[in-house]
Amino acid sequence: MKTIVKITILAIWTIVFTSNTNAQTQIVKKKTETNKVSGKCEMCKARIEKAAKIDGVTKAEWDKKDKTLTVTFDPAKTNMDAIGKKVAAAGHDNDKENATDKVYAKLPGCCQYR
Ligand SMILES: [Cu+2]
Repeated sequence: MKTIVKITILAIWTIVFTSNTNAQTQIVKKKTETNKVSGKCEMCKARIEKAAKIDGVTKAEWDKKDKTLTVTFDPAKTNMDAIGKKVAAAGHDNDKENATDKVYAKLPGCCQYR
C-alpha cells in the first residue's frame, strides 16, 4: 500500500514538473528589444513597422518622438541584426545598419530625415 502511495505521488510530481517546464520554455521563446531608427512621419512609421515584421516577429512598433523601434520576436527564428537590415533596406538608418544612398533617395520628400 505504501509503495502505491509513493508511486502516485511521484507520478503527480512528474506531471506537475513537466508541464511547468513546458510553460517556462514557451515564455523564454519571445524576446523584446529596441533599436534606434531614423524617420520623420506617419508614413515612415508604417514603412518601418512593415519592414520589421519579418518571419519570427510578432510585434513591431516605432515611436515617432523617441525614434525607437520596439520589436518582439522569437530568437530561434530571427534577431535584431536581421531586422535592422530589413529596416535599412526600406530606407531607414538604424543602430544595426544604414540605408544606402540609392534607397534613401527613393523615399518621399516628407520622409527625408537626413
Ligand atoms: Cu515619412
